[in-house]
Amino acid sequence: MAIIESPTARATSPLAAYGAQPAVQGPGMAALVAWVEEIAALTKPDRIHWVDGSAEEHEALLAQMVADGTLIKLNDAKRPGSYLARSDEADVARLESRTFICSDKQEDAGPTNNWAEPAEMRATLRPLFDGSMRGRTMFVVPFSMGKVGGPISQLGVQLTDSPYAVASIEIMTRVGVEVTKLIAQGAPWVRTVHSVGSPLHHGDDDVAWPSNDEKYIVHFPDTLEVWSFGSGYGGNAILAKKCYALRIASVIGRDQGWMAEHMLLIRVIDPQGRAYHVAAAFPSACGKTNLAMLRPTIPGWKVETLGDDITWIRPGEDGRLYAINPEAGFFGVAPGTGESTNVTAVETLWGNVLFTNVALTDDGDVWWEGLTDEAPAHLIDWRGEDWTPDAGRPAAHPNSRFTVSAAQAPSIADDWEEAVPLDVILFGGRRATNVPLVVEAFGWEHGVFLGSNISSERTAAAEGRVGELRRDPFAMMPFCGYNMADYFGHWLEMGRLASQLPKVYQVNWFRRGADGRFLWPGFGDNSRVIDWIVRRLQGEADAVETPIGPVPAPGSLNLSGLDVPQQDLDELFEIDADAWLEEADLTDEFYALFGERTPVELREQLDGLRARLKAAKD
Ligand code: OXD
Ligand code: MN
Repeated sequence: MAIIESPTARATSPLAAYGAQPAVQGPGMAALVAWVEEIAALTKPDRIHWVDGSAEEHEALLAQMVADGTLIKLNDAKRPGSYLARSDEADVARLESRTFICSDKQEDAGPTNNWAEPAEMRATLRPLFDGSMRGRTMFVVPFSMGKVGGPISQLGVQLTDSPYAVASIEIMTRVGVEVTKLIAQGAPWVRTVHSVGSPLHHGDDDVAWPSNDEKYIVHFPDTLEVWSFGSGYGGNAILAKKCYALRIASVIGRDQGWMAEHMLLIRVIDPQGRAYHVAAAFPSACGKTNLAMLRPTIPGWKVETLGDDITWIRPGEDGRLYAINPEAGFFGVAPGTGESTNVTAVETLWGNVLFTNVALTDDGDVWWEGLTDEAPAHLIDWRGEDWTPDAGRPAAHPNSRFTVSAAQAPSIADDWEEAVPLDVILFGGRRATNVPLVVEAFGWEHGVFLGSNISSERTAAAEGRVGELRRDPFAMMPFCGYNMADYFGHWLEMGRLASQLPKVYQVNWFRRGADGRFLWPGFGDNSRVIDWIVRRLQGEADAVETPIGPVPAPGSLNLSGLDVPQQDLDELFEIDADAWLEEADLTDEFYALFGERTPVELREQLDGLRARLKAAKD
């Protein structure tokens, strides 16, 4: 198999002018070429295209997908440079049940990951990948997480037969020859292989969204590899994101003394112009993008976006923890993103967007539930069918997405690609009961305890029954590439590696009253919680101690201009010792899952919590 495209492919494909193996020399190049050849020999694509990351190539790729029926070009007057993809109905979300961590030893994957013996898994995958790219082009996509050559950045290469994945990776990461050059010079890189698992035999017609009923998303943490088969969707196909930047990177971070976290990253600027950096872990669909693009309702405050989903954190020479957003784009959930909830996101989406599974308007634009208060009178829904507001079903899939460059956000910080020192870490979940609006950790170990206890109601981003409460420690349950108890231990260890640690807070925007109403308005008013936290850092806001941690002293939260009745505030901060003791029993059960591997510090934290709750009852 030649690495350079065949002359016939050159003549027929608009991509043909690009894609020859880059003329890059260096000691690392041979290993890359050998691996590309090995995977090509297995998957047997008709063509191989080395992605150079140029704008011309990206345009040609999009044009080819429009010609092939994979993408619909949106009306340039309404949504310039933008496209709509409709996935197969059976390929609409990340698949946790098909996600595997194949560490050499089962206990290194731990009880919360699916594990398979690596050799057995390779034996399962080999026949699936054998010939899986027949009739298709295999793209070689070199990418950097973090700016190319940056001190916290890491490299990878994805081989894929999905042009949609290539276009998405080009938005979500930094792709191109500059990365290949670093690899050629010998920089380490992670191997990721992706096939939609839908070979084309001679004369077969292709479908708009090729995929396979059989799906595998497999990680080999000991050899730092990802193999994904059968799905073209989101995190199953953009392997740089959840697979690499979280699962594989969490393993690299464990071994090298840094952290890969499922966190947004923002800069908060107070009325005096002082800047603070906040990283926040929230389970999927808890309003992360909204917080990443927060428009404060209190005067004088400003929030700048650095990242909306993933944060890598490393101790700096000065003993502080430094953070970057390793991604270059947002892969955001569209429904619920609207003028009234996140106008910054709506403005970010003015053009150059790859939409997936949203509805198409009659004038060639897009719509989803929540974009506007009123739905258009007629749409083509995400399945490609006519839709009217009385259809009785959503027009956009609940997990429909936009993929857009982060640089397009009006709120993006000028220096968003640089590392920033962390001042605050927030842990949040979607909790109707028990958890107050904000609680301060007593210290780092208590903060790690709070993070290990995040829980949330299940959402559409993953399969399963919507509404069910699930534990999501550090919002990493689906994304930790190793034993979760060892990961808790790594957090504790990081506390020992840094000398000036960020302060940790637990927040909950979603507490409901006895009547089922949300007690807190959320959105821009969440800035009031951040204002209190920043004033705590400065020693300017009072707190009262409770068994679960310090909470705002009466009057210390800035509520001016906000109409929340005192009774709602009381409920928002109510701590029911009995309910918390029951929750402590659930934590015990959860920690028991990991047996002896649960760090003793966390058990001590749990004992301390129980003792304080019991004392409060006496
Ligand atoms: C996501 C998720 O898609 O967390 O970002 O599920
Ligand atoms: Mn996420």
